[in-house]
Amino acid sequence: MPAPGQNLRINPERLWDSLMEMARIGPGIAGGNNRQTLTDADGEGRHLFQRWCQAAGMTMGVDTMGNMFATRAGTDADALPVYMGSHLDTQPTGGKYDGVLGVLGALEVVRTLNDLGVRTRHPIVVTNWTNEEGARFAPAMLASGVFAGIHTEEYAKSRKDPEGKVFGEELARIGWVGDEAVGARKMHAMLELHIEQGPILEAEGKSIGVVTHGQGLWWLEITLTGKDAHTGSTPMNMRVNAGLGAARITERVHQIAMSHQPNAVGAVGQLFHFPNSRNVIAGKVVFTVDIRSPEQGKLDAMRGEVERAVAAVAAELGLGFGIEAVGHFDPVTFDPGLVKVVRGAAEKLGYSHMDIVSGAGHDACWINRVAPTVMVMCPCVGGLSHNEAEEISPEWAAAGTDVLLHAVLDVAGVVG
Ligand code: HGY
Ligand code: MN
Ligand code: MN
Repeated sequence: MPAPGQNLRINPERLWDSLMEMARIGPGIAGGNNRQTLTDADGEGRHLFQRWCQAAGMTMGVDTMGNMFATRAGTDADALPVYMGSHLDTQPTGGKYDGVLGVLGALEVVRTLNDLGVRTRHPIVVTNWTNEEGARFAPAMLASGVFAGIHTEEYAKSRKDPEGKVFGEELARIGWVGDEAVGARKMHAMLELHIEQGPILEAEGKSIGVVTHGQGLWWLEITLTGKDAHTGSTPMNMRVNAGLGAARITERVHQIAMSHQPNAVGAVGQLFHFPNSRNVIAGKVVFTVDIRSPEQGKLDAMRGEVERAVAAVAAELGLGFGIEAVGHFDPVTFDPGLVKVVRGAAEKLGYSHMDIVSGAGHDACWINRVAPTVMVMCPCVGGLSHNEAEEISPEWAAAGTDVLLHAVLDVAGVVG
């Protein structure tokens, strides 16, 4: 069968309906989603995804980290499968499309192939990776990291959320511990569709991002220890104020990132004050520094500068301090051959496109270690993500999924 023509497209209404139906599970408070990993809502979303995959004639496998793999058979059972997918878990104030578009777009590709009776030589697998976000259990991309051999399963299952709940116990509680060994599956290729989560594609008027690279990341968890004391009666020169230390370091992180422009970012997203009482000087603060760059040299330099800033501020204020790296991956270069396939698919379909570096981390960043991997991106409104107001257009969702469809067919091989 000749390569499918440019008229082969997914069903945009069905894709959008699936996105909206999934969005009803684990709703946020402002129109987005709070479907955090290993919560009951995550479990409910997994069951819906499983029902949809089975209705599409796929068989579901689950590994011991809860990663889900729905397989559509190919004509050559010995051929390694082509994987596509992303994640269904969200931030606490997440959007409806971060990760979800990649999973349900992949499902839509299979539904379209079923509609048209298109067969492929390689089997096709649609994947939902557990705990991509790292919001509840750090680090991000945890289960794809175990799959790629970055983390041990024991480390991953020992991770605790801010309430002290343990990953392995929560995975068992929602009933999604599978029986497959993590990482046993071998892949011919992995393709991940994702919203850009930045402003570039929309600003440039492009429908498709051909993702050539991904920036690297450090998550440094800082613990500052001072002395709880009365905010009213303690003289200023007698305070050992961990809260003040955290504020100064937060400012230093911003200055360090600004000093490495362009292509460097830094912020503190998560911070816990103890005892967090209005009239008690914080005797302890625990917070995570998130620094990133597509350039290895800048990433490493920023880590060193942040660590020195922490030591200097602690000395200024007489604080104790600890630094623990709770997340890290170096800048990623995706498979050049697959990048060409994605670019060719966008050109064949007539979608405007540009090469882009992913600002966010993705499961594809780890899977790239064990199989040829690439990403396809679509714009998002105002570049906004990790915010309940995250929005994309149905046209952008369809364009990204059409490109995924044609790229997967190119890689999986169409059989008459
Ligand atoms: O943090 C990230 O870049 C991803 O959203 N987990
Ligand atoms: Mn994501
Ligand atoms: Mn995210």
